[in-house]
Amino acid sequence: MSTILGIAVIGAGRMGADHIDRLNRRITGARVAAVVDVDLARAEAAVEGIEGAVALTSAEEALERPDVNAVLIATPGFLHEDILLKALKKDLPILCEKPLTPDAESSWRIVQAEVELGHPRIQVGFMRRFDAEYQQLGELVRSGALGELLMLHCAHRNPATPANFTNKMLINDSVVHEFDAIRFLTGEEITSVQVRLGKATKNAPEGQHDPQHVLIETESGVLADVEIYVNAKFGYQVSTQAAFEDGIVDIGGDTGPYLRSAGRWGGSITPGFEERFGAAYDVEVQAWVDAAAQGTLGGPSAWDGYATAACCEAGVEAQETGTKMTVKLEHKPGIYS
Ligand code: ISE
Repeated sequence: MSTILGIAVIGAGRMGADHIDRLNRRITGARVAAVVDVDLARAEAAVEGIEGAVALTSAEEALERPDVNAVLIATPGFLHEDILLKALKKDLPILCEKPLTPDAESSWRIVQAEVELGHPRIQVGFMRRFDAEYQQLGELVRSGALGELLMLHCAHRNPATPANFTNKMLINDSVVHEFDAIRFLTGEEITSVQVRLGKATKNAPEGQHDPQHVLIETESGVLADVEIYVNAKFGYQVSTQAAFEDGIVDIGGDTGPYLRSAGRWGGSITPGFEERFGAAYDVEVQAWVDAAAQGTLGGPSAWDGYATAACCEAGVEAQETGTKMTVKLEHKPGIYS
């Protein structure tokens, strides 16, 4: 493998374009070698000004190129499995945006393909693990400095959703991040999920019930509650309060600059996830590139992608049945320990 990783970015939509910009301007040790999109014009626009990068419409063609030695997948989730399997066949390092795949069964197929390959190659794009405050909270939990972690209170608020953002997507697209973050913070698997639908906002698209209250339990009995509120209007906010035996810790609060002007005080709120987690995405992609050069992973694995897919499945069933659903997981293969 060359010292500079040649990356094929598959999908040049919102997240793909954000990663192309990041790879091109801030990440060291890697370059964008190819951009693939079904819309050639969009791929061409994405490679504009990037020396040596080609625009293509076929992922297979990109994977055949001699200057491509890693893959970043940022297409819609239903297209992931096919590309993942092809990239695994070539034993290439992969960064796959969440979800790994849209359901637990297909995610398990990916895990099995990696087991067959003999080593993990897929890092899943759960960027919150790279956010400085999430990392500090994780360290606090592991250190035991505040005693045992007992409960987590999470708020996940988006300004608005597109009209086609369904009830299921509140779980599969949004709460999927809390599933991973809770697993990351506690170091435990999630055992059950319950969803409560209370009073809803008039600002949600038709057919979508917003907000929802998700109750999560981990192996040791840590309880987490998530307010998922995706048409909250005021801005983008992701915050967590952790209750320990010997203290309370808040992360994701509003940060400065704190302004006093014209008889008012306050600050500004990030408009979307690109701004809120911009720094975390940079750290995530750099960690992936650095680890890929060593033949290892720099973050969450396909097992984490599979486990969160199983949580999402339980979450969607819980939404539909109104009852507490058990998360069912296969046995964790040795390559992930
Ligand atoms: C989106 O797909 C994301 O991944 C964001 O992090 C999340 O906040 C949002 O709700 C999702 O739709």
